[in-house]
Amino acid sequence: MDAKLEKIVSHFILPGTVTDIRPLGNGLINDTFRVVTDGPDDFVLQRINQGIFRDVDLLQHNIDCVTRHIRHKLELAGETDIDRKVLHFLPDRETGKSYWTDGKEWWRVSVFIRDALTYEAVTPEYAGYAGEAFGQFEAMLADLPDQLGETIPDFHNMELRARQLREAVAADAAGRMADPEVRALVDTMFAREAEMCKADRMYREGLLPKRICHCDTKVNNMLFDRDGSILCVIDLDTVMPSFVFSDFGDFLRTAANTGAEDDPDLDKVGFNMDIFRAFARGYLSTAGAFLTPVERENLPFAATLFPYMQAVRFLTDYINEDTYYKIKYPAHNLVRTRAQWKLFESACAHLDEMAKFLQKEALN
Ligand code: GN1
Ligand code: MG
Repeated sequence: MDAKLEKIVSHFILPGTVTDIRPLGNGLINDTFRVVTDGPDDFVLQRINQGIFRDVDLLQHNIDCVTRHIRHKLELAGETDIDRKVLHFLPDRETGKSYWTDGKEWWRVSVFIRDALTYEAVTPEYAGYAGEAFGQFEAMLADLPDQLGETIPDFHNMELRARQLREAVAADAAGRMADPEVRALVDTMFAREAEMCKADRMYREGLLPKRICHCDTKVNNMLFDRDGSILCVIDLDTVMPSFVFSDFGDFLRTAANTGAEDDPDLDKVGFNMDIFRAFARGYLSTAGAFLTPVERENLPFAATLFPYMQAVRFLTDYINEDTYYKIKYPAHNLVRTRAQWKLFESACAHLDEMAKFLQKEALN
């Protein structure tokens, strides 16, 4: 067992004796471990990436508010098994805060939810459950008093992401702009920029609200119970005010992709309409009551925005020489960019079909 990790765990009030600490999950930002104990519960130990989340106090404040609020809602609703339906963070034994730091690294510990499953890909049936769960998550947080800050300011602001790409191109830190493929990708992305920044414009014009959203609705950020129902949504670092497009679009970016996020085989990558239909139906069953007409009309746009934004973000990181996302090999961010761009084009080709489906659903 890693002695350093064991020492970090000892700062938290944790029942039982630790018998093992091992890597967990596939996150691209934080480092995550499972802490195995001889007691009834295991735990999740996570190092918060402070290079990305600059204000950990605000971050943990958001998470404390959100988990408390959801727990309260579940209690009011008479839910059973609440400990498997909302995350529970342990206090640092000295400060009582939900994280521990030595001023150089920031760590937190939550209870590992038993008998939960995660997936990198789902069937339409499970996508429907996920849609319901994210709509419900947003509905539960709708009356959270305005206490949450933006943990990464302008996180899903497309104008900002395009500006960051422009800056990366200008700096060309690694000389990667010399590659004609990279240059061509940059040009193709900028050709679509104005159209893809429409949410930010609508927000400025007062046509689009911000709501508390999850903002990282990758399919692997949900815990499923054995019967396929959703236990809870995890990875709460980015829960903050955003457009509902964030949750709708980012789920489909991962779940409706027929290939992997970083698939080197572009023939495998495409937008799966069966997943779209099931997810959209589930989402509207819980979110339909609060969505405005502008939000609803633009859900197909959201399904294209997120592969686009992710392609821009991966390419920016590639040009910046991979300072943001964890990579497994040198061209990883370029391979990810190609796959997200292919997905974007495929989603665009289905825009009309998506709109027709939503119109029909509205009549039912
Ligand atoms: C990151 O932490 P993780 O791997 O769930 C990223 C998301 C990206 C995603 C791409 C804070 O999510 O925004 O969509 O990678 N999170 C942050 O896979 O940047
Ligand atoms: Mg994650």
